[in-house]
Amino acid sequence: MNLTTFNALPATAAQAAIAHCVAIPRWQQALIAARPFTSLAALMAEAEWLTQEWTSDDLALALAAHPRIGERAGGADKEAALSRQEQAAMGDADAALTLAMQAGNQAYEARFGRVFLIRAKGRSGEEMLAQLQRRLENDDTTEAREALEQLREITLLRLKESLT
Ligand code: 2AL
Repeated sequence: MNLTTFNALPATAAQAAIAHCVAIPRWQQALIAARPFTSLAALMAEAEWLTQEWTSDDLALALAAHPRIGERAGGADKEAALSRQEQAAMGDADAALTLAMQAGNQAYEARFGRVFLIRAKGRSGEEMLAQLQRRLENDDTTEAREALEQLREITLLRLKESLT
């Protein structure tokens, strides 16, 4: 969708047009309320600014839309399609890497009580596993901050690809 169209849409339709970026309604609503944007750069700056207020409650909300790494979403909706694209590198994972990622995901969920989240686009399976193992050593506060940063990256990448 181009920016002119996005600027002119009624609020409900505009929110629907960016809803796949992140499942945080407050962020979606604040972004569309900041329209019209004079440029894509201005839109991206506002979108990033609005991510700064996210909390661990927002993280929990958003995680519902992110399948585990290595468990690619099977659904037909837009989020599932994006997730499959983002996690494409896991398609090349051998059995050992797949098993190690499953064990890592389980250990992470037992430790932090939520799904391990990482911006998958541009990362190999090995790299994601190494990050998972490193982050398992984090304390709760550090890990919540890292997970939120990954959520920001995923959200802004999705937004950038949604508008021209
Ligand atoms: C994902 C996903 O679906 N896309 C991405 O970049 N990361 N999931 C995850 N658990 O990190």
